[in-house]
Amino acid sequence: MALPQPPTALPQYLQESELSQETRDMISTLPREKGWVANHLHQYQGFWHSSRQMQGVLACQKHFQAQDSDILLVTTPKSGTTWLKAILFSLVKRGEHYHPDPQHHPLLTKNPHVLVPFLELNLYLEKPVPDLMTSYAPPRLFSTHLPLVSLPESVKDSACKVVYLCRNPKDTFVSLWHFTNRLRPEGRGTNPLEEALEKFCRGVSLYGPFWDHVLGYWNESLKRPERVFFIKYEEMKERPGFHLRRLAEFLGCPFFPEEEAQGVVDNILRLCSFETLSNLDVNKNGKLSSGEEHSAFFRRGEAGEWRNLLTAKMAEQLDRITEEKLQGSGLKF
Ligand code: PAP
Repeated sequence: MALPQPPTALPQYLQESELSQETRDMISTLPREKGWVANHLHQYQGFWHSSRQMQGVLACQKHFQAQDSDILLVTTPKSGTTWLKAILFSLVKRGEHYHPDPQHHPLLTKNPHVLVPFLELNLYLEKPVPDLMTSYAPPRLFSTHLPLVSLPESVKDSACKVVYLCRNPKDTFVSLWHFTNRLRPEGRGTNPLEEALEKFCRGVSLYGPFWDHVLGYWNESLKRPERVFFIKYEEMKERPGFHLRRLAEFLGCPFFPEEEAQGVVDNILRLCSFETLSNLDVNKNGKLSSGEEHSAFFRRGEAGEWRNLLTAKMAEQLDRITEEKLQGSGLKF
């Protein structure tokens, strides 16, 4: 006789049972749609979040105290967050970790999401008031997918620097579709592509609408170029050395002539490349504390890969919305 099997434990990112009453009460007042992975998405301050994520969003808005020396990496989901986390970490912490022994760099044994945690998806989801003062030495490096309107007040009030990364919406959508298929509970199959695209176009995707997210930070980068550094995945792919040096200047840690002579820029780029990171044991086998496999963050790592999935009609639909939404902004993809 077959013994009854224990129910398969859901990964943490799909669990909704630990939400506080405060979060439940708040969520119950928000517009709701069916989610891509978790049951529901909720519209808060104009953008869509999963139920679990809402808990971290509310806690970090309430409790996060930014310091002037903090560096905040803000990205639209699937725009190359993992890559930029690795680059920022190796750039900013290079005195401490990179030099003189690259054989022992933390990126070789830790996933970039562990070294540069998300505020609302890790730190403030795991604990409502995490101790960030003793655990992180300045300059502290954190990341978030939050739109500009939802950033904690202390970020707006401080002099901390924001690095914003986004990516062509067609590649962003395709990457998101693949990623959410990997995260869906077993047995639910893949997300129907047309349905996912329809939702993405209406803005109903994690931290969507994509275009409003990008425009918020684009406009802010024009108003406050000394505070917000705006970069696209495609630009970083095309001229990585040039943009890494710009980033170093922006963050107040330019490369010294001796570092240039030693090839530090190229070393950082090689260490953070798709090739290197995706082939490390830690990224092939490990999992985040929230349950996502590290390998899910490394798929193809190329620009223009949407051509392998989207029909001409789908691509045109995304192009048309992009043109309409970005019209007059000066921003192009
Ligand atoms: P997140 O926003 O959920 O943290 P994120 O890292 O932005 O995820 O998205 C992963 C994408 O970045 C994947 O793109 P793809 O699906 O089009 O392949 C992933 O392959 C790509 N990526 C990860 N690491 C690198 C890297 N080192 N260089 C270039 N692209 C990378």
